[in-house]
Amino acid sequence: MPKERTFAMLKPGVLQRRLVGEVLGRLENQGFCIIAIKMLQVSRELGERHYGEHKGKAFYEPLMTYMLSGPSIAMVLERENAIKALRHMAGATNPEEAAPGSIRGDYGVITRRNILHASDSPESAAREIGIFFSPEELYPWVDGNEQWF
Ligand code: 3AN
Repeated sequence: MPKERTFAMLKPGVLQRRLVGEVLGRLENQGFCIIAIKMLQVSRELGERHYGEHKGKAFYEPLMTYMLSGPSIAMVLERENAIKALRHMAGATNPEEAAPGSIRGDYGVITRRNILHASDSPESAAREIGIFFSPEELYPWVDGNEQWF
């Protein structure tokens, strides 16, 4: 299967709760190559571009407030079947419904602060990667260990 790219973002609570290493470790253990990563303070403008489809919903303003409350960690991850695999690892949007063993199931408590964002389709992945990264910020590398996964 060809390699695919997805966009992931660790929400502000992950830094607050000292969970960065654990979440990144899980992604690495599942064979994702981190080909871009940056820590950033999401601005209102960036937050709106990213979550604009939810504008008008009851949770939109509280979600924005949360996303602007501290720095996040944005990533581009590469792997076979990356988009589906990451959504599967992330688990359901509502942590109460996310399976044990999924990232949201294990670390999430409430839906708004559900640990991470993961692109839901190839179109979203391309759009979100373009919002957060310029092409020069991507470092695709050859995965010499891929036979181990
Ligand atoms: P997902 O992140 O699983 O693709 P979306 O795109 O429906 O889910 O929602 C985007 C983000 O909005 C979620 N990650 C979550 O933080 C927040 N959110 C979604 N639904 C709710 C809700 N009912 N109450 C509070 N926050 C929500």
